[in-house]
Amino acid sequence: MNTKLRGVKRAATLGAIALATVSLQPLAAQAAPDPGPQPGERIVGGTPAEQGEFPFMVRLSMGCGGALYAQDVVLTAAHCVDGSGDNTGITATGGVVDLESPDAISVKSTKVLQAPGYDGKGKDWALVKLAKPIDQPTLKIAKDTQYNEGDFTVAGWGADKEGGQQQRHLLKATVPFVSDADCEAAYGEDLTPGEELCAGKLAEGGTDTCQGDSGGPMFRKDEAGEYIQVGIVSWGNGCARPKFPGVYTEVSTFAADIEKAAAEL
Ligand code: 4AZ
Repeated sequence: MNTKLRGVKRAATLGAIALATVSLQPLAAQAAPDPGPQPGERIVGGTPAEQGEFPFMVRLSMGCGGALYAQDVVLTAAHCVDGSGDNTGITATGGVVDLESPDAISVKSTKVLQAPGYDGKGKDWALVKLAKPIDQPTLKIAKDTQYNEGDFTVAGWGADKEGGQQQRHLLKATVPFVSDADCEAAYGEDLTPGEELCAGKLAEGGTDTCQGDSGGPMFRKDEAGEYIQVGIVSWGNGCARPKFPGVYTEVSTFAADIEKAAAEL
């Protein structure tokens, strides 16, 4: 059971990278006019985001999402990167919902910091330092647990259904908090409560993050009415299946580590 689910996670991650590579290239090669978002089944239960709605969202070239922690630092998932050190091999694209827009801002990485002690279970966070700032608003992170409940927003360019294609246009969805107890009922010891938060429509499924959304933020509004990041898209058993919520890195648990690492990056 545990081994099987861990396998599902790794396979899904590799799938995300492969899908990003094969599915975005044809879009770049075809110089067809932008038809805009099409109606029908989206993100796994989501809808298109408006230009400027989530200005902190970035797409990373290995096929993951991320959020601007600072204008030159992207917070993403540890499983999206290979390790820590100098790294000029990642491109971050921001400032747009349409990845093919001429307004897209693309900046290369200079360094990566993968969460210390990351071994594939919990601790799924990493920072990517950019060669220059992306001039967009940043997303603050939750420093305590007070916002780790309620309804959350997720956004990403990942698959719109299990096994589906990566998306050209940013999609968003709302997912409700799922308790550790309910999430453990699905995932048993694969879940690391305290380091991971779960969200999704437990009974009916149908709305979720999916392959290629990994590394992107899960967020909500705080008391000041500003967006605050509470999670990082991490893993799950498939996408939008009833009884199997999405699993997210619990940002508040690592907030002090993230802050310190960003200051030293
Ligand atoms: C992934 O591999 C992935 N349904 C992201 C989110 C979920 C599953 C897989 C959660 O990027």
